[in-house]
Amino acid sequence: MTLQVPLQIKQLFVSAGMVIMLGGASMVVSAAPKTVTLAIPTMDCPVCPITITKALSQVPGVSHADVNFGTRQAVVTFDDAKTQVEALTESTRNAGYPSTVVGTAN
Ligand SMILES: [Cu+2]
Repeated sequence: MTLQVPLQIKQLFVSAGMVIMLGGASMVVSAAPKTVTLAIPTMDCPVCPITITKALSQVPGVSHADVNFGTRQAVVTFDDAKTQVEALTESTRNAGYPSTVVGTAN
């Protein structure tokens, strides 16, 4: 005996799959931005933050980078669907300033 799946039920599965895919896509779109604080101890003059801000801003997904020479820390806001913390520390390292993660918010 062959089990015949009615065409209507097949179509139901197809449209259910579409809904799940669309639901997943909208979750990515509405993802909240993440904020990470990086320690950058090798900053040694007031020009360093400018270089580091530029490097961090060029990472795709970074919306804001606030580099503070006084605290030798960078607070970076980014979209975690587009980039990861590793890409941020890599960008400061490539600019000549190795950094480590101090903490993350949200
Ligand atoms: Cu400097």
